[in-house]
Amino acid sequence: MQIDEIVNTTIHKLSDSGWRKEKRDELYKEGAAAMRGFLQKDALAQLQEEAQAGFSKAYFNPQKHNIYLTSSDDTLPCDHIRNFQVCSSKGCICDDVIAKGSPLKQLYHHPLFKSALCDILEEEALYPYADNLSSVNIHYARKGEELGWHFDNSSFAVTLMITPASQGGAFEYVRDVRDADANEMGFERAQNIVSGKHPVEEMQMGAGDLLLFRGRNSLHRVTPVEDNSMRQLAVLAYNNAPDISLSKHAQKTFYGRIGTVR
Ligand SMILES: O=C(O)CCC(=O)C(=O)O
Ligand SMILES: [Fe+2]
Repeated sequence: MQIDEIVNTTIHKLSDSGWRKEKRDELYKEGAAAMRGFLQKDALAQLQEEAQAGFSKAYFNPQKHNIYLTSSDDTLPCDHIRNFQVCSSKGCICDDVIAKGSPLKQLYHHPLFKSALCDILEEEALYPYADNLSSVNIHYARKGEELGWHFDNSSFAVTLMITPASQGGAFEYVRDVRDADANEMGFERAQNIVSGKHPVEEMQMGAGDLLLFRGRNSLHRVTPVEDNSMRQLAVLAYNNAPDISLSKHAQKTFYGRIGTVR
């Protein structure tokens, strides 16, 4: 498939430096840059079919975690926001079960797409994970399933909405809650957000929309799906250095197994 058959390059001008700058500015200013109708119709239809077919291989491991994705600090009470437990119950399939020819993988590896991402994200180069599970994932959330409040470890995320939920399954976020590099944990605001006292932004995502998001310092979650629709979303994960694997502990937790290193 040509890149024009996957991406609507009439709207999303991947090779245009003006378009790249616009997205870079948007990401800097808003902490998120949404690209509506990113996928071409046929590529989206193919992806929806693949995601639906892949569901039988999905791994679900409902679990509790704190918003920092760390183990508890025993010097603080268990109801302190540092230790407060939220729930994540959505499942996923891994890179090794997604077909090589999938539009998703063609996009993930495409030099023009990667070079546009580098320009927008201000990275010199982007590399896949060294393990065979973590680069491209498809996430599934059915009725009652969710992704609890958290900060990402990585500095950016690239997600592609395959099928949104028709009720619930909303992506909510608040920017600049912590400063991870300065070790500023943002306890007070985080506490207010998690307890529902602080207003949050909601990012509406339609099928075929791409989202670039800086989740390291932005507290975010996906609310429980409320009806019998299934939210299906692809995560395209890159590193800014080669030969990095997801930790074995994280692989076991998120995927239920440990992959091989390519
Ligand atoms: O499902 C989403 O929209 C967000 C996913 C996310 O935040 C994550 O995988 O860390
Ligand atoms: Fe996240």
